[in-house]
Parts: sequence; structure tokens; C-alpha cells
Amino acid sequence: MTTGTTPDLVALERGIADEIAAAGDEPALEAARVAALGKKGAVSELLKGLGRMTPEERQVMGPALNGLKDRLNQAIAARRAVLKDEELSRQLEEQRVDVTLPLRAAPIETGRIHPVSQVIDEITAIFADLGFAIAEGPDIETDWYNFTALNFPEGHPAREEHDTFFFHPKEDGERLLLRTHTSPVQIRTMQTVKPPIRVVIPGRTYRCDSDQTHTPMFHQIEGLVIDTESTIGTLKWVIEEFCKAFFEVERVKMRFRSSFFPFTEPSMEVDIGCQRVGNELRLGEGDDWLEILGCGMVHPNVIRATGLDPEEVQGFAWGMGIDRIAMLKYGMPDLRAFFDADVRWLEHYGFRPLDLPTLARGLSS
Ligand code: 2NL
Repeated sequence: MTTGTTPDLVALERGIADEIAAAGDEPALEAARVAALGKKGAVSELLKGLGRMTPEERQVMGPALNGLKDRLNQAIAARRAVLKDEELSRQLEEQRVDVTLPLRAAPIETGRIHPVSQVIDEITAIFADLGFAIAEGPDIETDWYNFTALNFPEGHPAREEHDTFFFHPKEDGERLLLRTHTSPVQIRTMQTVKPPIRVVIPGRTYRCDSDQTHTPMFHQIEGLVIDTESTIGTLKWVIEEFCKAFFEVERVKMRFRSSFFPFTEPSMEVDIGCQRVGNELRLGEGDDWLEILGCGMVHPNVIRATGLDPEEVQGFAWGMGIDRIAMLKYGMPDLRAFFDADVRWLEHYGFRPLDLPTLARGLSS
């Protein structure tokens, strides 16, 4: 290589440096970099030529070209930093945040507790305060736990009245079923817990029945007391205390009507006084009656079925429908909306997640 063909490195550097300085954005800067230092860039091509030079030429051109390359790389990095800063300033200028805008509500604010869950929490809080434990059990039951142990004789018409959902028979012929009441859990409790027993059992129950006032899945809560001295007097006191606490009134007018259940003897249905005042249903007083639960002294056959001796222990039990009680207390007109999973309905009738019912604070306030 002769002096005549030696490239004018100073002019070349000035040209590229001008391009870098003039690059107005990242793509323009990248284009300038590729033109100089890319695979086929002007500086890269000169570097490739080093191999064909004499050792003397290379001793001069090597450091010159590498120095040029380093300075260009530095210039590119410096320009990139400036462009980045300018871009950030531009975005900060353009995208303003109005910190006075209201916050989007957190999930804890928008979530709702279903009225059925709320009422279960309320009822269990009341009975926990009276010294009761809470128990739960399986939704799928055997015929024995759902009927036989509860003094429904084989072939008795009361079994048909329950509109039971049966599963296909197993290989041994046994037909499992969806429990038609929560009573099987009380049987299981009597089998496993040594008296005295004081327990309440909330849960899902199932009957093949669907119309204005029935859904195939519904909720029950049952209570059971087994000891050596509880009587109908104790039963009436417990039910009255419960009604006052649940309906949040000082006094509650009640009547016990004679009734029939296979698992209790005697059996009673309980009504509370009520009164329509305009659009509102006032509970606990008035000349109309509203049925709220069924109850009775546990039948000796039931006690015997669980392995206990009816000569040694006795007690009482009651059961009520949670969905209907929730409708009454919170003025919801249509049972079927309960299980539609409609968020607008939940928004309106649901309860705030942190408003847990406690007796001290008032159940539903
Ligand atoms: C109603 C009536 C009732 C019971 C449920 C019960 C359970 C056992 C023994 C005896 Cl293990 N009784 N439960 C007793 C009386 C009535 O429910 O109308 N429920 C919606």
C-alpha cells in the first residue's frame, strides 16, 4: 500500500462522528454504527486490509485504525445515553399521572360474601356463644346414615317424600345418595363423640325438587344436644335464645306446634310472630305467624342406632332451612337468584368480606 492510497483517516473520522452526533433517534444511530463498524462498514473494511500490509505499514495503521474504532464506539455509547435521556424526558413530559384520581377498589373492597355464607356465620356465632361445637360431614352418604339410622323404616313412605338423588348401584348392590338433610352428620357425631354432645351442623343438602320456592341443592343447619338431663324445657330455651339473637330483637313471640318427624318424639314446628308494616316484614312481634324450624326430642331408636343407650342418655335436635331464613332476614324476594352466580345480585345482597358477624358488635350491622 502506498501513501497515495492511504485513506484519510481524519476526514473519515470526522464524517462518521458527524453522523453519530446528528443521529436523532436510536435507528439513525444504529445505521451510523453499521455503516462504520458493521460487517461491511467503512472502518471494518480498513481493518480487514491490515492483513495485506507490510509489517511496517501495519505498525502504523494497526494502532491508528483500532484507536479510531475505539473512539467511534465511545462516541456511539455517549450518543446512545443522550438519546435515552431525551426519550425519558419526552415521556415524562407527555405522560402525566394525575395523583388526585380515585384509586381502583382493591379485591377486598369489591368482593362479596354470599348471604348463605353470612347467615351460616351468624348462626354458628350464636351457637358457639352458647357452648356448641361446629361439625361437618360428607355430601355423599349411605342409605343407612341418611335414613335407616334416623328411624325411617325400610319401605316407609317418608323415604319417598325426600325426593332423593340416588347414584347408580355399586357392584355389591349398595346405592349411595346425596344427603337429603344434614342429620347424617349428627349420627356420625353420636357414634364418635362421648356425651355430653352440643353440636351444630351447617351444610349443603339435596332433593330432586325445583320450583319458585325449591332448588335441588339447598342449605340446612341442624343442632343436637345429647346428655343425661336435657328436656323440652331446655330445647325451648335454646331455640328462644337463638331467635332473639338471630333476628336481633329483645323479645320474640313464639309458638310450638305439634308435628311429626321420624327421628324425634315428640316433634314440633316453631313459628315466630310477624307483622307486615308497609313493605317491611317485622319479625318477632305481630299477629301473623312464620314457620322457622322443626325440632323435638331425639327418638330412642335413633339413639340406639348410634350405639348409645336411650336409658342412659337423651336429648333434643332441631333443623332449619338456611336459604329461606336468609331470604326472610335480608328481604330477598327470589330464592332462585341465590345460585345464579350473578355478580350484580351479589353486589347488591352480598356482605363485605371484613364485616364478620360477632355477637359483641351486632350480627349484621
Ligand atoms: C326441619 C326439621 C329437624 C332434626 C331435624 C335430628 C337429627 C338427629 C336426630 C333427631 Cl340425628 N333429629 N334433626 C330434628 C327435628 C327437626 O328438621 O324442618 N328441617 C328443615
